[in-house]
Amino acid sequence: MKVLDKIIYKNVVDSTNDLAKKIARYGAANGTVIIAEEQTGGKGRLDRKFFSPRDKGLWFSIILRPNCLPNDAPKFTLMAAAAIACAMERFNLRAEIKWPNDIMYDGRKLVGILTEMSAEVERVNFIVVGIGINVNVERNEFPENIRDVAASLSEMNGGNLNRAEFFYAVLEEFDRLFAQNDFGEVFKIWRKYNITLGRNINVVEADSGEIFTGKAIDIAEDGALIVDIGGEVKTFYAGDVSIRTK
Ligand code: BT5
Repeated sequence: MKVLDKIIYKNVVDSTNDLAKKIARYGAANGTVIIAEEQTGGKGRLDRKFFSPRDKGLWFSIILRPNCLPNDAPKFTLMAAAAIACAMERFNLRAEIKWPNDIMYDGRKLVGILTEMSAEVERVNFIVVGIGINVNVERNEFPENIRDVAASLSEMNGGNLNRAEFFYAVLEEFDRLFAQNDFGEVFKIWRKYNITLGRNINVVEADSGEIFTGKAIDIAEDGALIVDIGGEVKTFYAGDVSIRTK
C-alpha cells in the first residue's frame, strides 16, 4: 500500500469515525485506518444510527489529509464508493451506487459511507471517510426497522464472504485511487456503477427537508447531484434519494 499503511484494530468502539476524528486531532497521519469488530454507536448522516453487529461486517474509517479545499470533501465519498465497486468486481459482484453515499442490492443498502471533516475556510485539516459494509449479516439478524432497507454481500454471493479478504481488496482499491489523485478516474468508475443518473427520483434535501421530484441528469465536478425538476435544473449538495419505478 502506498498511503493506507497504518491499520488500528479494535474489538469494540462507539464509532470508528468518532475515534478517527479524536486521533486525527492529536495528529494521526494521512492514511491511518481504524477498524472495529463491532460499533455500539455506529452513526449515519444527520445523527442517524448505523447498525454494526459484531463479526458480521466491516466498520472502518480512513483518515485523510489531502491538500484540497473544504468543498472538495464530498468527492472522497465518491472515491470510497468507487473503490468498493472495484473491490466487489474482484469478487464478481456488481455494485449499484446510489448518490451520494450508498451501495445497493435489490433496492436495499449494502454499504453506507459517512464523510466528515475538520476544516478552516481555505484549508482542510483532515477528512474522515467512514465505511460500513454489511458482509455476512443474515436478513433476520437486521433489526426489524431496517430489515426491508438493508442487505448484505452474502446475499449477493450466495454464501459467506471472507471479511479480511474483502477489507483488503477495498483498502487496495482506495489506496490506488487516492495515490493516483485523479478524480477523473473516480468519476468514470462512479458513473459506470451508478444507478441514479437518468432515473426518476425523489430527493429529500438535507438542509430544508423539502422533497423534490425530478430526473437525475448528472453529477457536478464537486460531486453534487444535478436534477431536472419540471424543466428547472436544481443542484443538490446533500440529501436522500429514492429511485422511482415510473
Ligand atoms: C449512512 O448514513 O449510510 C452512513 C453510514 C456510515 C457507517 C460507517 S461504519 C464506520 C463509520 N463509523 C461510523 O460511526 N459510521 C461510519 P445514512 O445515509 O444517513 O443512512 C442511515 C440509515 O441507514 C439509517 O437511518 C437506517 O435506515 C439505515 N441503516 C442503519 N444501519 C444499517 C445497516 N447496517 N445497513 C443498511 N442500512 C442501515
